[in-house]
Amino acid sequence: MPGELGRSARAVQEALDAAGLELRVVELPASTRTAAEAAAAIGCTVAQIAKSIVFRASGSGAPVLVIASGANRIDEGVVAELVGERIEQARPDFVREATGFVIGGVPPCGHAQPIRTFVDRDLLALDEIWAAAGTPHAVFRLTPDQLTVLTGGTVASVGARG
Ligand code: 5CA
Repeated sequence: MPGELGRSARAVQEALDAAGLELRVVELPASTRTAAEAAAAIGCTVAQIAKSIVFRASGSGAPVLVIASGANRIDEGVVAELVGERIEQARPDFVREATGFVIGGVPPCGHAQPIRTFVDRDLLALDEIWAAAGTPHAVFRLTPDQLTVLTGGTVASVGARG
C-alpha cells in the first residue's frame, strides 16, 4: 500500500476518483515544485510535465488556467485572444484563492471553483504526461486524452518552444 497522502494531495486524489479515472497520486521525497525538478524526480522529460500556470483576466478578474508542456513558454498574447481580454500572470495569493493550492502544486483538477482551462496542443503528441497533485511533492501520471477529459479544457496552441 502506498503511504497516506497529505490533505492537499488527497483532495486531488478524490477529484480523480470522482471523475471515474483510475489515476494514482504519488508523493515523492524530492521536490516537484518546478517542471525541471518534477522531471528529474520522476525520471521523465521536461516536455512530459503538464505545468499549470494561472493567469488573471485583467478586466473581469477571472482566473484562467493554462496547462502547458514543461518545455514550452506560454504565449500570453494567444491566451488573451482566446479569453477575449487582457491577462496577467497571477500573484501567489490569487493562485491559492482561485485554485485552493499553492504555486508548484497546482493540479489540473479539483480546484476551489471551476476555472476556464486551456490545454497546450503540444501535450497531445505525448503518450504519457505528469501533472502536479496539490503539493510541490505530489504528482500523477495520465494520458493527454485523460487530461482533456479531466479539465474540460479547450485544446489550443498556447506554447512557444524554448
Ligand atoms: N509541480 C510542477 C509540475 S509537476 C509545477 O507546478 N510546475 S509549474 O511550472 O506548473 O508551476 C510553477 C509555475 O508557477 C511557474 O511556471 C510559474 O509560471 C508559476 N510561478 C512560480 N512562481 C510564481 C510567482 N511568484 N508568481 C506567480 N507565478 C509563479
